[in-house]
Amino acid sequence: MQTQRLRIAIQKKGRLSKECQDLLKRCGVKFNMMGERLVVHAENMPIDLLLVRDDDIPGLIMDGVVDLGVIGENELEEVGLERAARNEACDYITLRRLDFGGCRLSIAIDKDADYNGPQDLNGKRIATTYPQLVKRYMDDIGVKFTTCMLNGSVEVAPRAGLADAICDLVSTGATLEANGLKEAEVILRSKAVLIQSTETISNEKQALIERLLIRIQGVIQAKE
Ligand code: PRT
Ligand code: ZN
Repeated sequence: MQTQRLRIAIQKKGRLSKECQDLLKRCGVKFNMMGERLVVHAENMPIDLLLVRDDDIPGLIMDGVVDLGVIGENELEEVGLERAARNEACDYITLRRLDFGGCRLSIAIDKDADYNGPQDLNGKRIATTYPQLVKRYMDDIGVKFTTCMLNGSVEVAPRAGLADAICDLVSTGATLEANGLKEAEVILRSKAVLIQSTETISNEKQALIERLLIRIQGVIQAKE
């Protein structure tokens, strides 16, 4: 369903939402986040913001439901691999890597365990929210493993006896430390990215995207 207004999907509530809203505001997009609305209309530009769970953003882009999205590369790549495995559309265009949402996806093990390299993960059960990314990494290095899919509390899985290791997002490392774990391998370094759907759009919309990109460039440079 095409509309005249540019649709941008952003995370409603979470680690990316504030910085994402700040970026749009610094780009001159005026909007008022009020209540529990799913769609917020910009006041001074033909832009609608769609406020959703971050998990939904890659699919909304790949299905061409929205024009632009801001999403962590970790989530984007996981969903892309999942959809590719199901033969669903998984194309998108990366317009720009952004300067927030930085983290790494790492395999972590008991802090007291001996670790001499990825071979030591052979035959281990790895708890994760990112089974596709773990599989891609382990297949690449040729190490056999099994997974335990958890959508939360991944870091307690080893202590709870559910898994031998975990693969989860890390930023400061405090969560790993608090759970008696240590980082063994970094499998992805991630940041938030601005992505576009590959659907054909009007020249007006494409021109608006170009203008936004120039402003984003300016905003990020001004911060550096
Ligand atoms: O509700 P919704 O589904 O939209 O949000 P969510 O809970 O799935 O995601 P959210 O808001 O937690 O994270 C959104 C995105 O922020 C992630 O997909 C990453 O791209 C990025 N990001 C950056 C992080 C972190 N840093 C991060 N540290 N996401 C999660 N964490 C968690 C991590 O899972 C672990 O529990 O923070 C903990 C580790 O942090 P440290 O500092 O203790 O190492
Ligand atoms: Zn999520």
